[in-house]
Amino acid sequence: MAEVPRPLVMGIVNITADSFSDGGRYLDRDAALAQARRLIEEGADILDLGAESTRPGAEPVSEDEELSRLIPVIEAIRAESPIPISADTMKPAVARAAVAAGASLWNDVAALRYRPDAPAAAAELGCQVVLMHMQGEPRTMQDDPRYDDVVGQVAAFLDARARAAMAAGVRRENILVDPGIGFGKTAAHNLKLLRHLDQIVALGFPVLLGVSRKRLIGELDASAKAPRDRLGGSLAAALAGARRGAAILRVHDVRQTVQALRVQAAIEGT
Ligand code: HH2
Repeated sequence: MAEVPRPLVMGIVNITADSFSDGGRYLDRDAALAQARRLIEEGADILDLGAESTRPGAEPVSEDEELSRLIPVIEAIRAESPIPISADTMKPAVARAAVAAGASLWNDVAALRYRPDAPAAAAELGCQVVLMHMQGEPRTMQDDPRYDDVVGQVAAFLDARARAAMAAGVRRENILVDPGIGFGKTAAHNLKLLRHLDQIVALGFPVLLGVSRKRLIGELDASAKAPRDRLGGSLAAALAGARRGAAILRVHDVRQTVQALRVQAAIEGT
């Protein structure tokens, strides 16, 4: 097997969980900070902080609410750790505030399409930006997703969005792409994208991959209804992504993913 560099592990810090929603903001901040510390300790290379759920059917969160959830947590992490921080947001104003607070990566599931000024904002910020593929929008994207050629269409979309970003002044080396597993896709679409991830890698940008605990795993294992029961599937997908050249894996279970990657690399001698 060809030598493949081990992907970086991006740990997910959600400032959206229902269990926190009726607590005060201070509680949110503390809980998110505790999760960030745990993931750093477990070996995360990057933290991805999101304050708006993009789950199928999720309701949008206002800009003010997103800012008030996200920025204090970024500031608190930055005050105690040099770990790279990614802000998972579609809104240019939130990305701007996140970068000012210490984030170095804008993870945009809307691939800079949410507002017309998003590509220019990314260029001006000079941070890395993840362009993710999504068919439709989170509220309705799982209603009836259709493609003629899912891999070809996702690759063409990502290529077009990367060109649009570069035309607006984003530097090529700051662009990452993501096929958007679960974003307007059936299980068959997701599996095709994972099987042919090399075609996304061939675009020439580092690929970020997020499969951790997603519904796809529950569809392949009907006993794994709860997301926390999907660790085995998450690890299988992470290893498959690593073998096909993913540069960053976005995961909930950092310790287990780092361990699985380490064992795979040791076996393959990389
Ligand atoms: N998936 C989710 C959110 N952000 N960003 C990228 N680049 N790629 C992904 O696959 C991706 C993403 C899923 O989000 P959600 O369902 O809100 O939950 P969680 O953040 O716990 O994964």
